[in-house]
Amino acid sequence: MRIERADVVVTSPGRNFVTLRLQTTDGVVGLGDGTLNGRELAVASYLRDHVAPLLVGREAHDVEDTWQYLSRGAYWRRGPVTMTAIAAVDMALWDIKGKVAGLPVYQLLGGRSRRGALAYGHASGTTLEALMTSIRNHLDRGFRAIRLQTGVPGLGKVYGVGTDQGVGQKYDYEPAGRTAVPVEEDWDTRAYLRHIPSVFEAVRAEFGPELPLLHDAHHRLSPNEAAQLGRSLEPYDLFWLEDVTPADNPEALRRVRAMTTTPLAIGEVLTSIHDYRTLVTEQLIDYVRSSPAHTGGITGVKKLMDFAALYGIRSGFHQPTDISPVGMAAALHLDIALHNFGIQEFMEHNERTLEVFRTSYTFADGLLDPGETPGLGVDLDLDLAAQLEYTPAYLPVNRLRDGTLHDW
Ligand code: CS2
Ligand code: MG
Repeated sequence: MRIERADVVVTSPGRNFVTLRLQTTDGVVGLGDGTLNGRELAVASYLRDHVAPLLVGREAHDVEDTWQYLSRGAYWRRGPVTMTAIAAVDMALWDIKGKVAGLPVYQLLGGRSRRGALAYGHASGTTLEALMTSIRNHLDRGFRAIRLQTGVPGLGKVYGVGTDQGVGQKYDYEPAGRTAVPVEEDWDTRAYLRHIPSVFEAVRAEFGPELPLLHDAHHRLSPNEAAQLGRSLEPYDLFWLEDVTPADNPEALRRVRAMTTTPLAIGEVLTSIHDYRTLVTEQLIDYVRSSPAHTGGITGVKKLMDFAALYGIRSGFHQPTDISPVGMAAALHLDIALHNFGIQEFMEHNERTLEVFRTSYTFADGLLDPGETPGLGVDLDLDLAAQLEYTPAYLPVNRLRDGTLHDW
């Protein structure tokens, strides 16, 4: 069964998504997510101009060989654009294999290891009161684990904090602005470090000790500041503290790790098993944040998680709304099959997106499930997708009070 067609579909149902659509000589269609937030067209071109011509005529069943061909064989290895493009191809091939076998992809990965994948939702508020409402809304929607982000007194808009919700309102937050240039936000690490422990204290007092709570520092702290934050949050028993320092320097976490027992997660901007060597072998982290969509697909992440398993490190795959439902489905098949699953991020896509991508995954009682549809379980409405044109959109940047551009 050969690959006969390889088409790249760019669509924008509220945000931009890149999808690779492969079709075999038997007429089987496979979908892969190639979305890289704010750099979508770079991956679209990589796929269209450099990968699609190599795929046509290849054996569709040879998932591992195609992965090696595109990563080992390309000379230029790693990096977000390359690894997102490889991810798109890899997911599409697993989708095809599942459809041909008549099995959901998790069955091909070893079958079911759990009843469902524990999901965490994003609660946020510009004030403590708004945050409490957002947490209650998430609990009412069935979430059993919650990430908390809040405004910081004295700072304007803070990344990760959406518009405040009313009672019963659904969290609807798009991190990237649909603007030609990135929006600029302010940052002040000392103000943040002073404020955050009081937020967790209030939330624990209101919701008790059981609820798993998470927090994301978005790569903004020095190792010493991160150690300080980890220690100040120890009394509130976090599930994890995410991305405390810039992820490109794994050695930075040595100091953080030595100073605090708060569990650490990192990796949404890492793209290869090689980026994790120090983090994993020195056990500097508890959770891997990579997503299949940016780390070479199911094949890339399976290798990474098997390596992490040797050191007792578990998964917590990145899944904001800037990864498409195809990428989400790929993560869910891994979540169900991997023994060292930890938790799954779940930001619900908007209705328009779920019209373009029809999914078969479900969310009930705090657990996600990929469903039993053969393959990944996602269909793409090509006609609707074609009507929704790419619109430039960028994540914000942040600057210190004196104007210095700060880390993510
Ligand atoms: C965040 C994301 O989901 C997360 O943990 O860090 O909002 C992230 O900043 C964006 O997905 C970047 O594309
Ligand atoms: Mg994050």
